[in-house]
Amino acid sequence: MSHLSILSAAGLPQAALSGGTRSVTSPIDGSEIACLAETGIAAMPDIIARAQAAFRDWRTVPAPRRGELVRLLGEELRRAKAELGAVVTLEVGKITSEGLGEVQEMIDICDFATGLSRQLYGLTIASERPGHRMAETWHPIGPVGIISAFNFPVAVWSWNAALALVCGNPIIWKPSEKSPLTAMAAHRCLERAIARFGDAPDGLSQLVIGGPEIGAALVDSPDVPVLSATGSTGMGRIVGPKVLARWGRPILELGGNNAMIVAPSADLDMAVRAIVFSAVGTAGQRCTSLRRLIVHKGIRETLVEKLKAAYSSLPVGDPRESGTLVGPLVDTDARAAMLAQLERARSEGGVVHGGVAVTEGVPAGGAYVTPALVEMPGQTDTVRTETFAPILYVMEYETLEEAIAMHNDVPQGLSSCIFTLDLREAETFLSASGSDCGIANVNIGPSGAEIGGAFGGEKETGGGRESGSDAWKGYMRRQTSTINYSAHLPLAQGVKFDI
Ligand code: UN1
Repeated sequence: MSHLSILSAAGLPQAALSGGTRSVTSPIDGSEIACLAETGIAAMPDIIARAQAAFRDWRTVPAPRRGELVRLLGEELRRAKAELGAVVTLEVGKITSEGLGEVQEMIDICDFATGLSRQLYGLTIASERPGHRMAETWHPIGPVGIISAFNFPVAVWSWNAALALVCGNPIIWKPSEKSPLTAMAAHRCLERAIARFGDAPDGLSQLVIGGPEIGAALVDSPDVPVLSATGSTGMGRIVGPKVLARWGRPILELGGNNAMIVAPSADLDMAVRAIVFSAVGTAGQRCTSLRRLIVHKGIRETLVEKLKAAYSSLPVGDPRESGTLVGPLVDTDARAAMLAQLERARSEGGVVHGGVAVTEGVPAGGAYVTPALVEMPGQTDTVRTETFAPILYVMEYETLEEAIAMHNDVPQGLSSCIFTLDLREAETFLSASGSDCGIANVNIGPSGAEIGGAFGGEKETGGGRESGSDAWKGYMRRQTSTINYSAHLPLAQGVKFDI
């Protein structure tokens, strides 16, 4: 299928994709696939005002009815799964199965949020005063700004969108400059759901296309009470304080430097499969990608040999072809950054296997590379830095205590895991003195989380939580109420104030 027919099958005809100034290219072959008109910065105040107007209406719609809209979105996504997945592949270079997996993740969160729309539970709290009752209620909060990254161009939006909508909030979405087409195709699914829903307010969901200045309008506006942003720690360092300074609520999902500890009792064949998927899948461009391997000294050599064998036969190439496991990096800058980082690792004593540009047998114009396995003498500055590419640093340890200390000694805190068949080791890793990350797994890799759990991490990862569990509370305002149904007015804490 040609690039144009993939886009048009997803509801993006050529006419909608040309005539503007923002060039969009495909990582598959570097070719231009669209030149989009951008949202003017001058339009942002009106867009935010429309969202505020929609909020006044949407917040009064009963939550289970709001859930019906998200259920319809799930239906639209089920229908469009193949077409939308193909746009993910075309625009960000994910292999077909991962493009489809991304859409499945959207469908899953829609199902979750639909059920949630009948479960926005508050508490009833015992009052210390006679004839009084206390309650906690969750209310809609207002427009939610969503700034999404290229690597999960639609799934992370859907985590935020599905929750925000059932929670009673309009949404304004600013996708990555690298993936506006996937965003447009996904937004069309939501528009179809809104049309079928019938009476949703205008401006309930708006998509804005452009660069950082468009995002800054959302970040700076007090009329956008919740701002969810996914991207680099550098971006979060700017966005977080700005949102807080205007008393808004940031939900940040930033860098990860995810590790696996491989203990002597580990099932090594299972570990190898988990390592390769999480280090090499999505060409190492997940926030949750495995970047550090902390292996027990006694099994290091065996494991590294198995990994070298697995890495040597990885099919790198066109992500649309069925046998491919490693597609292109998002652009040539990403490849240059990867190669530069490998040079740094070498200068720190690292021994690099793989990590070379691939130009034969792949579409010309794409940034293809063989994944790199790097044996390091220790956890150097380079290892402590997140590089958004398939680089896996291997280090060794002797005691679990030492492994956990090394594991936690990085600025980021997103995802983590241990491979062990020893219960004591597994539980220690999950304990208060174990992994310091938002996600900690046993005998599975750090990536590929299901939507049912809260997703996010600590330290430079930003502290935000999205997706499942009670992450919805981040999209609502909490109201505590005390109701006096007695004929007296006793004061709390035994205070007397008789007049
Ligand atoms: C991200 O990389 O920003 O756990 C999200 C995972 C996916 C989501 C990753 N479910 O790898």
